[in-house]
Amino acid sequence: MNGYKKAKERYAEVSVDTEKAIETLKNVSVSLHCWQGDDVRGFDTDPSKPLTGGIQTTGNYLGRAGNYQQLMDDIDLVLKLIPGKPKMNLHASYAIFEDGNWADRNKLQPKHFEKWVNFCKERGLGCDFNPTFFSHKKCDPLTLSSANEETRKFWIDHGKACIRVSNYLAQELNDTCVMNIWTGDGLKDIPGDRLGPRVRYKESLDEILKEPYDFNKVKPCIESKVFGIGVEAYTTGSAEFALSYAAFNKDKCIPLMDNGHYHPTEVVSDKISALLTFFDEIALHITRPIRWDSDHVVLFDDETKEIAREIVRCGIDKVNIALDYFDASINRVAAWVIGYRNVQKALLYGLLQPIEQLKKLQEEQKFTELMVKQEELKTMPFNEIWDEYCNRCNVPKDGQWFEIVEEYERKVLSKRTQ
Ligand code: RNT
Ligand code: ZN
Repeated sequence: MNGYKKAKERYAEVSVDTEKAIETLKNVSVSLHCWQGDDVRGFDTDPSKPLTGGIQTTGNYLGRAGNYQQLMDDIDLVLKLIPGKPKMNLHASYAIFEDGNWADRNKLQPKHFEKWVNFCKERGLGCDFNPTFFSHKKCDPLTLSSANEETRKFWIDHGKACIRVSNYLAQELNDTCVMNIWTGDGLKDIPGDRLGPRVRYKESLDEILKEPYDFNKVKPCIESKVFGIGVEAYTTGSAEFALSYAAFNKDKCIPLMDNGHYHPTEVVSDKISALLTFFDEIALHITRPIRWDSDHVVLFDDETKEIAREIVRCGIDKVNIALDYFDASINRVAAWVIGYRNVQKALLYGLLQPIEQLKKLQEEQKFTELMVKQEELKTMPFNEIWDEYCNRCNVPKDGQWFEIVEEYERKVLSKRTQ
């Protein structure tokens, strides 16, 4: 009997259907963030200028993608090495300008994303989108919450342009487009006015969301944050702000939680059910914070597993899942693959839980048995199911993909000049 068959029987003994888990996961879309490949630089500003908005990449590993062709080549390799149903996730700063048709962020048009649309079409991918409210000379440093009306107008126009681009992506690719609004707006030190920027941020969001879109196809999200580098004292779009905005505008947008954006002992795994009590749908950025919002590569660690278990328990179709991290200190293609495979692993792990049984034990207050059952699940033959899932998705198993990335590093990445 092969390993999978044995493992399948073992799971059946604890009332888990491995076939169902595998088939479900094949159809769960998870967004692959384009910004891991070039350290969040994008193509629309001077790449030698630093990243702003309170985020930072550290490291200088060889082979950063320096243009759209290189980025697409790298993504193509990633797509060969990850199982499941990936979807692209683009930032507005990845607009592709050719023949002198550069446009500033307030003037972006769908045509600037035509090459990405073709890329997605050829590979059968949907695409999510993000306005880019950072790394630009118009950050004063505030954007949508700026007191300067001209600045604020520029960024509102950027948001509106991005809704039009999102409409285009959803339409062309015949898939929903989750459009996430995150700004790094905030202050380094104790504010003289906390309310003003928040009121302006709210008004800016109201303006942006007046741009027409079909909420079944384009899903604007509001992402909160606790603090960033250089904005340690005050973040305009705090958790309470973002959540309240989404709650008061449930017909127009959904909340997005990034698990790097909370105080260190808070966990997003506990927040998913809290939000889904009130919202039909939420969005997540899965990342790995170490001591701060450091955006390390996602691992198959306890919190990632717990997030995945919660997604499965609360309804996998209610959560828009995206990756969000950027590590420039290791091979960037490997960074993408490791994180994506780990999110897939965590989801598979979550799907291999006897949900009803555990729920019943809790309801019957059989807490000792609940602990025993949950602990024993940890040593089930998970790797066999994972290998089978990779096989059925026609991608390499663990132990078989890294050499492909190493070869790509030797042949392609190490020849790049930037
Ligand atoms: C930053 C936010 C935001 C960005 C991306 C690039 O702290 O998490 O989502 O990482 O938009
Ligand atoms: Zn994020």
